[in-house]
Amino acid sequence: MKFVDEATIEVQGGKGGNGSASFRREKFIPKGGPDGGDGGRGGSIFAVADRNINTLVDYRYARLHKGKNGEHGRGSDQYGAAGADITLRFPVGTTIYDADTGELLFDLDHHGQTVTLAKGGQGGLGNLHFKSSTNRAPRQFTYGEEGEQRRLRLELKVLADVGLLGLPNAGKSTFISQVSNARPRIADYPFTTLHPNLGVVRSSAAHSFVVADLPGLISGASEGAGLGHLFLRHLSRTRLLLHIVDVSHLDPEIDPIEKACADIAAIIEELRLYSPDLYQKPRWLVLNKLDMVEDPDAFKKALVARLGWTGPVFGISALTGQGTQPLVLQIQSWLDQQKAQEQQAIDEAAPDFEPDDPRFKPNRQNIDLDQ
Ligand SMILES: Nc1nc2c(ncn2[C@@H]2O[C@H](COP(=O)(O)OP(=O)(O)OP(=O)(O)O)[C@@H](O)[C@H]2O)c(=O)[nH]1
Ligand SMILES: [Mg+2]
Repeated sequence: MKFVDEATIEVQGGKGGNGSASFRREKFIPKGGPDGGDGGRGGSIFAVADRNINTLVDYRYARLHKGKNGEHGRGSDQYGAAGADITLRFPVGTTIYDADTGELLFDLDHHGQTVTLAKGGQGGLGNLHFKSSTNRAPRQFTYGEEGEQRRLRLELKVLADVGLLGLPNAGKSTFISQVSNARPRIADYPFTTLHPNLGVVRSSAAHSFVVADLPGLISGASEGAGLGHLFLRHLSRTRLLLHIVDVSHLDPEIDPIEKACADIAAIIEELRLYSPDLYQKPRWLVLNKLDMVEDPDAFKKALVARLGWTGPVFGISALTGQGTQPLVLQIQSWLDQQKAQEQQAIDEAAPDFEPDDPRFKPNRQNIDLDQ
């Protein structure tokens, strides 16, 4: 399932430093010549496509990116230092538009691709440059130029890494609201969610992943009951499924463990009937609404034992947020590991061209020009 992650940022190159109009002043040299150096160039803003980044979430918070100004030139022939450049890292696949004109500027389609978003201003010239035979004491200098400035719209089509699966009312939408930027409707009746929602989960300053919240599944879904089946195919390209289970059954007539086991089995059966691929996909069990359970640890243990579940299992309260952070971190590290393994497989199959690698250099000694 794809959705478009977007951000609007402003980039501004640093201003160039001014040139200096200075004259040499030394003892015993009454009329020193001009010695004002040039101003430094302002810092530019570059973008580089980085395969380790997969969303634009960072750019929703940090909007203004400004290069450092160049230093002014000084006397004694001193040139001002250039302002530091800034390199922004964007996911591979990011398209960059001018936000004001709508013009497509760049399409970052491969790892390492680097483009200039805003140039820093040129430094001004010091009076050194204006000396001539007719003007030995020039007072001219020029000011540094302003850096380029642009508003940019970033767009990235992203695929969900993680899909949420569960019965209606299990708390899927509550979970995605708790951990991501998505704000779907939440209500205490079934089938609140009628279409998929995607949210970006930011697990740390540099890491994020995408979660898809789907309409609830019910028994018979694989044959068309309810809505969930319409969207199950969207899960086919996710890497991980979180099976969210409501464990808060307060009816004293019902054994909550037995009820949870039945609910879990129903969903697993639907998956199996719907598609063997989906059924085989890595799936973690997430017991939700544990804030309503008296002894959550004991409950979790008993349930796992009864189910004979050997996969990963987490206990959370999507409502209070209890337990959601450790789950998010586990997902992130699992995804990172998966991606690293895939990348390694790709790299091994087709190693990057390394121009400095002697294997790629023509060996001139072996070329016989006479033949
Ligand atoms: N006590 C408690 N209530 C929760 C928790 N998570 C969700 N709820 C409540 O459960 C109800 C259903 O939550 P939703 O997030 O809408 O459930 P859903 O799985 O998205 O439901 P559908 O969209 O209908 O499939 C709401 O009233 C939530 O407030 C939780 O951790 N604890
Ligand atoms: Mg929902």
